[in-house]
Amino acid sequence: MAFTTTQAPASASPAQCADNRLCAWSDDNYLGIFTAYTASAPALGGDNDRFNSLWNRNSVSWYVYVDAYNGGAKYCVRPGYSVSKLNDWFDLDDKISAVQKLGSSSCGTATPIGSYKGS
Ligand SMILES: [Ca+2]
Ligand SMILES: [Ca+2]
Repeated sequence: MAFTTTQAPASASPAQCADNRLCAWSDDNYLGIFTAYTASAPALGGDNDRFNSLWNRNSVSWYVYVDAYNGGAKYCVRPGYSVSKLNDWFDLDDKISAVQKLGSSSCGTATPIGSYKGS
């Protein structure tokens, strides 16, 4: 495959990822197939094991799980935090299988991932 075009580094756009959502993309740097969650999803259907980047635009934290139905390893995305490359965080690219919206900004005992981007 020949690459004849270059892609400018992208940043997640609030126009695409609206307020009060957990946004997820199938590729690094907020590109590819886009999905936005307003509520917990214990099984991701066609988005299972697909996500490479995330942005939490909620005022509460979300857990992401490696296995469906909130199983396996669990990580926490705090309010306003984003992950441009899940591969940089515990090799989590193409592994997330469930997302859970929490009731507060606390991560509890879960490991936080990502860096602050703003909500
Ligand atoms: Ca992917
Ligand atoms: Ca998985």
